[in-house]
Amino acid sequence: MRKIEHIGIAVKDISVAGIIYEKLLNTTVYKIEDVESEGVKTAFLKSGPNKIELLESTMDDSAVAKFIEKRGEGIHHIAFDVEDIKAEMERLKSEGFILLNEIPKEGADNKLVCFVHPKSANGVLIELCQERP
Ligand code: CMX
Repeated sequence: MRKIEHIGIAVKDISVAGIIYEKLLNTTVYKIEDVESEGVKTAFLKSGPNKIELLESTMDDSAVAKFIEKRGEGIHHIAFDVEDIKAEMERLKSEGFILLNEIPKEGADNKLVCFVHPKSANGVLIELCQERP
């Protein structure tokens, strides 16, 4: 794990939340991207070296829709940048973490990703991210 790559925040309406976070960070959303496989629309902002991903559900039964229904809007996951996602997945598996996908999948913002179940990380959903070549 090299650094926190981004923090994911579940929101009901990305256009409303985008304006709030633009004001908060004094910057502009630099990318909006649909991730159909995850049933989400994402918006990205940067503040210095830090990155925020806003997530709005586009499907009734998506992970983000379920999260908001159960817990309301808020921090959904912490993503870590990794150099070699397959090696890191193997390492975490051997340490007893529960991986939510067996092979890296394509995520937003040009990344290969893998999620770690929040039950195996003290209630926090963890995402591993490797820059796609
Ligand atoms: N953070 C912390 N806890 C979470 C959570 C989250 N993001 N999402 C769910 N949970 C909790 C639930 O509240 C529940 O807790 P309790 O048992 O105490 O009630 C527990 O995890 C298990 O929940 P569940 O109902 O059994 O399972 P869900 O159907 O809610 O699925 C999860 C949870 C993590 C397995 C699922 O959301 C998942 O596979 N996530 C990975 C993919 C993802 O999140 N995609 C969206 C982001 C995409 C992107 O970043 O581009």
